Amino acid sequence: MVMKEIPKSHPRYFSLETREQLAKAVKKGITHETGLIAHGRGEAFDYLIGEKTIPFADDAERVAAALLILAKNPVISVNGNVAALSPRACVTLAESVPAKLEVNLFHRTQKRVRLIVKELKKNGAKQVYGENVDTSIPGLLHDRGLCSNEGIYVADVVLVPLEDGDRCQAFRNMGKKVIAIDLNPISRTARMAHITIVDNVVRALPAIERWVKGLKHFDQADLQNMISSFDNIQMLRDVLGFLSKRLNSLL
Ligand code: PTJ
Repeated sequence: MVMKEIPKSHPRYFSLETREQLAKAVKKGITHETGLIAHGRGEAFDYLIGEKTIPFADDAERVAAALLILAKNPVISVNGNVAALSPRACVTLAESVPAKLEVNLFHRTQKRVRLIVKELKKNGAKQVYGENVDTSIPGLLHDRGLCSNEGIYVADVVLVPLEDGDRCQAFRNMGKKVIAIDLNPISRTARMAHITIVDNVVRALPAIERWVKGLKHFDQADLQNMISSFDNIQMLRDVLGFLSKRLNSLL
């Protein structure tokens, strides 16, 4: 079936376009079919926050940028939803830090990994880890634990857009710092990460990149101060406060 073009004047244009983008990526084999369900959950939370970057997310994006700049070996983990929505933004953020890119999938097949690596390379990535996994994250039994020794395994900071709580916990157990992008402020991932960005990945990745470029020449001590003074759980409480206030004011 051919989907009619969505008119730009449609009030839900961006949201409908994004759905189309994901549906196409499912057909190509990049995104897993359950990625559509995960997206639906994210979309609902995005609707509730007003479909824009709220100040608490902007602040988390700033602190995430500081952490990435100070990292010795930062890695951006890419799954099927992120590859569908923001392949170019992953590549340009990775270049600006600089950070490595690794494909890591919950529903892992070699074919999907290969397609996503190809998509990232089409968008300018020179090197993408994840095709040849040679080790695994201790304590994670499912395929999401498989990773590259030169990539995620040795990373000190991992940026995980659309993550599951298990892997977040496993990263923490390995002593890594975790930055999560998750529109659901009460997910296990959101509560487990060191820095949670409650924003749509489509807005969050370019926002982190803008902060990276803006903070790059700051003193290390100033960047370290930003990180030390950030309280993730308090920030999530603030997001919930923002949400309930916003919802109360809508009708
Ligand atoms: O590509 P794979 O095989 O690795 O599978 C990826 C999915 C997304 C299917 C898998 O990781 C999954 O099932 O994820 P969850 O556990 O449903 O978690 C997805 C989380 O991301 C939810 O908390 C959503 O609210 C959130 N989310 C969905 N879309 C976005 C989002 N957060 C930010 N931006 C989005 N666009």
